[in-house]
Amino acid sequence: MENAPIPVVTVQTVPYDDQRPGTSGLRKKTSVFESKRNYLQNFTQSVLSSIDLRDRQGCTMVVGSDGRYFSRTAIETIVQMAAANGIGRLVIGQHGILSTPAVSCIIRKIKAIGGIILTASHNPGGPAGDFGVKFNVANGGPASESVTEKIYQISKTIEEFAICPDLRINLSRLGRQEFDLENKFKPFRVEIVDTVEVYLNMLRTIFDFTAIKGLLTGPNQLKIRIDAMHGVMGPYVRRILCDELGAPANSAVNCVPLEDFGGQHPDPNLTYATSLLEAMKGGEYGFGAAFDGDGDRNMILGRNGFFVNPSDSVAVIAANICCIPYFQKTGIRGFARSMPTSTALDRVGKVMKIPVYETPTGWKFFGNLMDAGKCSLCGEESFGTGSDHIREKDGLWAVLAWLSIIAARKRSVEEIVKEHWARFGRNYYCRFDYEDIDPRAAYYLMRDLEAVVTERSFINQQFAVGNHNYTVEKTENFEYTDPVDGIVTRNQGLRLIFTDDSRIIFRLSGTGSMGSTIRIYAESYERDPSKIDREPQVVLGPLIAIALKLSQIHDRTGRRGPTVIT
Ligand code: VG1
Ligand code: CO
Repeated sequence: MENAPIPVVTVQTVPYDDQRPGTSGLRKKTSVFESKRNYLQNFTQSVLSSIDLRDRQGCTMVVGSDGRYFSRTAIETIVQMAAANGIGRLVIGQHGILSTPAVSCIIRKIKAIGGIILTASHNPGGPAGDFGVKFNVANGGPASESVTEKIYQISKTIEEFAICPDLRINLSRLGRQEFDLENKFKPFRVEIVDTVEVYLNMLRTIFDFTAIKGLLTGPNQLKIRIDAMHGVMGPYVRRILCDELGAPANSAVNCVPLEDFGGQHPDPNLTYATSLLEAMKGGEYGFGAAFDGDGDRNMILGRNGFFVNPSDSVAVIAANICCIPYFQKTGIRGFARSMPTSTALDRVGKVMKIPVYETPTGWKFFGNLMDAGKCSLCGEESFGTGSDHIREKDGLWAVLAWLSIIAARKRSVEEIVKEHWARFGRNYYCRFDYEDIDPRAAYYLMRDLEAVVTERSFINQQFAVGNHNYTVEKTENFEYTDPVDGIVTRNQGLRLIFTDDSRIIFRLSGTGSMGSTIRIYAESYERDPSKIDREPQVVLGPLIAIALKLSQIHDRTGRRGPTVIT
């Protein structure tokens, strides 16, 4: 019986009309995936069908999850469907656990055709939380808009899917498992790999582990506190920071991945990573960091809870890039940031004479630049930092980058950031998020706002708030022409640029699981070194007042304030 080939069956299904992937993958309430008939199967089939049959036959794919509720069930289904759809080999993290950066790393290392990551990133998990499916392609990065559009089109007309319902794998046992399938010549292979190893080996080639170990051990050691927020990063933090780099075991907290992240948002910012912030305020630790559910985001804190704004983080890493051995080998080809990310990076690029690209939100656009050899380092305001070592943002990479800089410069986090501001000026920055807004209200708000701010008479208009005066220099609905393939991406956010380089940006999020999310970003630039030590929200108050007034967001949505401020 054991050797009887496993049947491949075709199941009839009815399409859904809401499976358009967002900024990175398809995200919905867990209950949608769990209870709507064949919801995951339809999307998985659409993803697999989007790959050309010739490329799909016998190819290798990587599968991992951030460990959230429903991941195991989803992996079982995906394995059964991959087998039935002619995929030759799946490489899966042990217990189904792989971070988003690790998946990107493995795809590239083994030259897989792509990968599937079960995660809704920083969104809460559990039966009442969110679930999601990210699809990455052969370069290791999120699928491009043309691919996700193809997936969406298939999902709207799908009539059947293929599956091997009797195929069972063992996610705990490292190594190969082979299965004979009915009507297939070659066996289907599954390889369960260590969650950390391949990724760790890559980091060894990027950083000077001896230097970082020197910083974290010995009598003058830098005491660090790293919060994995019960997401996927626990095993990576323990193995890499503690076992390899010598940080004491008690430096790492919340390192057991939990299906519901302990009931918290696994979101590394000052609103949700509060226990880390409190611990840092105690003054005992000189460096703190947290990651999101799938390990691609990071937050960096200094002693006493000194907050490093993510837009500053990428700029500081850029200015100190020579402290990271990888870049000494590869050279620095260019920098990139997403449009809403502050222009702090641009100032560094200018001084270093390195080109800086401004892309729409989402990592896929950076990947294109990197594949063409135009970008070495990039970042987003949303706690994402990374380089061309992979094609995703990489939380632990950012931590090791910071530790490398601290080791080389022998300065504290706060000193490094303040010296940076003194040299380049400071970009004050903040973001307001209004979550779960009625999609129609959000749509009309953006439409009406666009009409107002893009009117010709709006240029040179002045706004006086208190004793501040802002003059509009330029307004637009941001669109991006990819310098590599010439593809134009439109409607990426309304932006108002003032003559003093301040900016206000309005944008609809592409990662929410319910309703619409409007994000308002505000930024202002201060060159005067005597004025770089102020509270961002105070400095940005007048710009925020202008943003609220122009958009009438409170009147139109019935909200009295944002859901989250970062
Ligand atoms: C958000 C962030 C964006 C990030 C994306 C995916 O997208 O703003 O910068 O790339 O999430 O990150 P949006 O469309 O909601 O603004 V992750 O860690 O959630 O995969
Ligand atoms: Co994430």
